[in-house]
Amino acid sequence: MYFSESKGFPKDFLWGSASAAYQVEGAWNEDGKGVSNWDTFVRIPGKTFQATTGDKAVDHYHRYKEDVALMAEQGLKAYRFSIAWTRIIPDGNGEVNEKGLQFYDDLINELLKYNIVPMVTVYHWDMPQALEEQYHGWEDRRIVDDFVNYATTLFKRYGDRVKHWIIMNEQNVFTSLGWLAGMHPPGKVDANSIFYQVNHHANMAHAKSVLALKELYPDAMVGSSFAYSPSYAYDRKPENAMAKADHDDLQTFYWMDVYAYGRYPRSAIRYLESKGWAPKLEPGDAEVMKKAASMIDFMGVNYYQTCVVEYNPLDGVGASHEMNNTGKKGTAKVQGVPGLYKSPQNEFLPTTDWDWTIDPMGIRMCCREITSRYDLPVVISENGLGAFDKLEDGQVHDPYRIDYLKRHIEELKKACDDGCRVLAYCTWSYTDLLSWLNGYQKRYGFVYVDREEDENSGTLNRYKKDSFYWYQKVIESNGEEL
Ligand code: BGP
Repeated sequence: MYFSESKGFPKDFLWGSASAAYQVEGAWNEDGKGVSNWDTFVRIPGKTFQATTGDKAVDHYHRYKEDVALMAEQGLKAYRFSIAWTRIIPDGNGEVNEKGLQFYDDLINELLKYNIVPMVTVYHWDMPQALEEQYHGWEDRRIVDDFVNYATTLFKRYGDRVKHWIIMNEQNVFTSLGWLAGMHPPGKVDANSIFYQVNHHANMAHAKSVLALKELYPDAMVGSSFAYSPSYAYDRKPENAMAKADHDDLQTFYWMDVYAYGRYPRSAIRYLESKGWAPKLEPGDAEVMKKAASMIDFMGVNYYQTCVVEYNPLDGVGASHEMNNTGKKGTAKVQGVPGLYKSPQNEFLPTTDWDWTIDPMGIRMCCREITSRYDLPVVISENGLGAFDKLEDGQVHDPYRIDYLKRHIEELKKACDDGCRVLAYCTWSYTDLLSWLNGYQKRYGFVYVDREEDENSGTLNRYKKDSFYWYQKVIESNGEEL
């Protein structure tokens, strides 16, 4: 829509920033923490860029006070972080570890001291390795109860102070990379029927956790975060428009419809049945999913890029099981599902060094689609630019990041004008951190952390980048001064 004047962002808008436990905390084996699937996976040769691990990460576990003080100085209104399941219940379903609970108590209290709203992600990919060993983690239905038990432990402990909860982070990503592409734990390739069953277990874990939270705290705000890449049909050829519809049902609505409607898209299920890949539901699952869907308060969106969809013939390109994790631009490959679709690059849009398309308008598209299809409020739980940054004389000049964020916020503002109820915008990320497969050289933060891929490199000292001061003004002016 076009409006001659903007109403701007709502008064109580949450200007935030985000992180995830494995990517920032370090202290991987301290204070009773159990081993996670990621602690194990990164030790397999060839899995991560230059064999980087989160063993030390950016040492947030020991430096959280310094990090929170920087957030306060910047004026941050909300901080989204995840909790490591292995700190709370080290082996996934046994004893609770008081020291782990205490760490997040301290972090939450520190945030509240400065009036920063804690936004907690229950699951950001780091699953107790013990559950992998007991029953192959997400592949087994038993994980649902173990997950809900873990989530409920958090709700009970922190629910008096935490109002915003994100149950799952990017279920579409951790399952696709884990069971189709082999790039995340457990590293399986093209395990299609397991992939859909795993997703069903994760959906049940999400749904039952939503119900458990609302039972304890009816006023809590809850949702899950989806890695949403809106799609454009390659051109006006009808077969490309149909390819887009197939893509959207299988790649987007397959998750968002479950969160918001409590059911799978019908045509996706028909397709999966024809392949023998459809998930098996237990009696009562459909009702639980529906009930949870009626209770969610927002759709969480991690927005980085849009994609293009083109029809892909039966003998067309398949999955490449690779990605550009070196930062050498132009090395990503076109991938597809034969008989359905493939995703070529968009020649109208620039890309990052890691070949991620830069498309600010896409963030508005996310909000518009969610508003029209589900009529739900939106929390932008991640958005940001991974780039090579340079520390020189204690300064980091990152005009490219400022430009990226500015143009996305401008589009987000238009989404608000369009009538979308956007509650929060969290940049990815607050400090620099470990980029799962891409090491430490792919930096996202407002705060530079002095370390490189080598575990013994750098002082871990923090430096405010130019974007730190820029976002400070954005927050101060409630998004008017960009
Ligand atoms: C999202 C994840 C984040 C973060 C971000 C950037 O998919 O939720 O944890 O890592 O993407 O991705 P990357 O680190 O691969 O550049």
